[in-house]
Amino acid sequence: MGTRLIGDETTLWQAATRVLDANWTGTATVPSPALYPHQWAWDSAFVSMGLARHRRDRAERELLSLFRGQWATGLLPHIVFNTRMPRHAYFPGPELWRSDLQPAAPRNVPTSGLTHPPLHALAALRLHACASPAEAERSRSFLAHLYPMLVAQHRYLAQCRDLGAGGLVAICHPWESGLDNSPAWDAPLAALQLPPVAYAPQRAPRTSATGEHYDRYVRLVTLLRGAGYCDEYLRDAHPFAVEDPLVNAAYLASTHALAEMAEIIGGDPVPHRETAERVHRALLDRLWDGETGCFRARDLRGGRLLPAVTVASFGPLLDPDLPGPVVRALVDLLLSARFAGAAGYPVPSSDIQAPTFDRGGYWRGPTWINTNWLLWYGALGHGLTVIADLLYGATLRLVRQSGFREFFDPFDGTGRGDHDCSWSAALVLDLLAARRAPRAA
Ligand code: 2M8
Repeated sequence: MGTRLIGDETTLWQAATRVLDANWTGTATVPSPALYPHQWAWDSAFVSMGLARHRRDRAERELLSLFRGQWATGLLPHIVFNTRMPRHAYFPGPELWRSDLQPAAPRNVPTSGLTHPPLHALAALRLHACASPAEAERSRSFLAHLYPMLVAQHRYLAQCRDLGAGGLVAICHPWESGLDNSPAWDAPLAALQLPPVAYAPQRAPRTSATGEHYDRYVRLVTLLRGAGYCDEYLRDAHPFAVEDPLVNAAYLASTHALAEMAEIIGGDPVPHRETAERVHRALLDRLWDGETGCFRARDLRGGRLLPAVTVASFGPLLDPDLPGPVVRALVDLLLSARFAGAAGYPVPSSDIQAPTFDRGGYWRGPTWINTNWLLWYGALGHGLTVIADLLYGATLRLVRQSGFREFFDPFDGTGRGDHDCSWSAALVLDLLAARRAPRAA
């Protein structure tokens, strides 16, 4: 597809649907055709919200396909592999994870052994919110079908990932954050002991994540795999355990969504509300740094808040009960020179003034559509319509200028990474549709 999408919103809409149609495999959507030929968990949450505006049937199938990979423990894996793909289509493939050797993993569906930001209940509820009156009954049945799987996903997070015993979910690998090479992970990764071998020879460094970064990523996986992905190992011995503000904000937003879903399908919302209250408090108690006025990730092994300030620091805007002064501090930071780099472009992935900032470096500086969508959604929830409008306009400007790229230069909007990225297309559909029908905004 050509890069410039000049024209009215119909042109943009049609271009976005073409990307989603092309990336549809028949059962799910690949994040992008060249680099990511399998199904990724948070990608599918974003994609299903866009498909809900275009092909509702596919939105449901997208989520069902992902949950085929769910483990008996409730773990929703961050990758569900497509077995029709050649073995070397993506590194690391199923042979690194060996989910086939895990009794809790599904038979005949190879998966990773990590999870991803849990946005799935939020996505399922949004799917329901944009059903037409004629679709409402079918949509309710779909919610009822998915609900126990979502509850199992959240039960796993509460029971097996509250490694700090403070009410939050800990990630055990940078990939679980979705912001793979974020500077937030530099310190905990540097503390990792590496045996003197290269682990990731097949992975060409296509981004600024260096070979050594990948060696550390793969080392963490081999440690997990060696321990049979077991909960006790995660709790007591695994060297990477971090409470991330964006992951926990997603967890909180989805917990609220579970409460609403329970009401819709005649279940009990109270346990979800109680969990939401605990997560809300824990976010403030454990990750809010009042001195610098922002949220930071907590390194459970190092026993401290990590210094990096990234787009994940704004994740708690997804908390509808965030106190006013905290919201205002986040807005000040968002509009400051640290995150508002170039007028008219959306928020970069990392603090522009930090020494680690790298405008072309994947999750170390570039702008991504999905994180901006989360900020837009959070801003709307707090009635910050001016901020939401800024993010809306800036996101559309980016894709009009450069197409549905994986990520973008934060200063001039140049497209980077893969082309025809599914979540970039899907979330543009959601933005356009929400503007037309504010009921589902
Ligand atoms: C990127 O992550 C994968 C590993 O999971 C990779 O680098 O190969 C990240 O951008 C992640 O957020 C995303 O879900 C995935 C697929 O789009 O790619």
